[in-house]
Amino acid sequence: MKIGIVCYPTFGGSGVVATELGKALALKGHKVHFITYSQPARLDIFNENLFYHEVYIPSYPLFQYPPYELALASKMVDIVRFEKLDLLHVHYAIPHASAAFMAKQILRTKGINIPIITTLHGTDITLVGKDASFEPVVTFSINQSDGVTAVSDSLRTETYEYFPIEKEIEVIPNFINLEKFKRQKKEHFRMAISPNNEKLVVHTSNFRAVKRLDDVIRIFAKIRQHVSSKLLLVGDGPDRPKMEKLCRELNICSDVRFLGKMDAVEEVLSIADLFLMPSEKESFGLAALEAMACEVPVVSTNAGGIPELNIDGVTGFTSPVGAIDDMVKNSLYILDDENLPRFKANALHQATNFDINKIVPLYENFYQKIIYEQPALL
Ligand code: GMT
Repeated sequence: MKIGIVCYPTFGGSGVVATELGKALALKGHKVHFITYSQPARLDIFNENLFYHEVYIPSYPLFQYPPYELALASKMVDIVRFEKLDLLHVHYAIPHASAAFMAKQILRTKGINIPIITTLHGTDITLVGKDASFEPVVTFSINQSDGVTAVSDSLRTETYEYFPIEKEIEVIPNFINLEKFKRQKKEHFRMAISPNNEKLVVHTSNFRAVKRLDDVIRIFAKIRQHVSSKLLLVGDGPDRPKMEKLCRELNICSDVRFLGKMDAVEEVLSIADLFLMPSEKESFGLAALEAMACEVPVVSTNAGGIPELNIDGVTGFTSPVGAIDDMVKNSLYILDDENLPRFKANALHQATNFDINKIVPLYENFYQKIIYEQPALL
């Protein structure tokens, strides 16, 4: 198949999923064309089946807000026609689904009926999408997509709750490359970070309010009162300055490291004992899956789709949003040397249920179905 993938090229979960999916499809022989405003962060391999098309937005003094959606739709039209694509798969509804709708209408006038699949990732529904500023367009463009997928049962349910959606939404969960996210032997690294064999607690995210970074830090500050430990924070975002300030106020700076954005997050996860995800909302929790694949148990909230991944009492624990003391209690239980090996093994076992080799065929089958169902243009 010749597939166009539209996504955010940044470190965010939806961009990671889209890029890893495209890479996996290319390895299986499909021609995959990425259409984004810059090179996706994880598009880091050379493969004859992978192509990247940059969306360029000309600037003009009148444009206080550059019309990205129009430039994107135009690029989709161009690439579908020139590369003779079979399908466009857009990740994250805003603004990709509406840009795809526009491209589809333009292509119709040229005698091409391109099927559009929209994958909903989370905040495009639960946070930004349901805002009145976007809701009518999000509803319309989801309903106009030929196929719609969501990354968890919870997100599917929430989409039907928030929007008058008539389309059937297929759940295709996120996935993990178990070869890449395999716990590596990094003893020298661990020795450098925890010279006195302190336990290592890790959190990775885009440091936005929805991730509740302050809960991460407050949970760690309490863990540290009971167990000698260090906190490694991977990622960056708007909340970082506030979090650095909070560490100073709590006088824990010597045990907290802000590592910034990292390509090889699996190297940090390979030395970790516990992963914290106290998110307010989380449609799936890809960062937790990455941790679990590296044999790291997870203490999280029970928000959104997290319980579909982090099985309470088995791969870690889930607590209500903001229940800091409960998450501290659960963390201490896992970090006990009596319990840690069991949780680590369970986390890895659960990660294998989301093996990329099991999930990518679900997308391929869905693509076939949607292409097959496309009516011919009269
Ligand atoms: O976590 C974010 O805010 C980034 C966001 C994205 O789209 O880049 O992540 C969402 O999509 C990920 C991939 O499907 C999911 O694993 C995350 O749970 C989801 N984030 C939220 O729902 C908050």
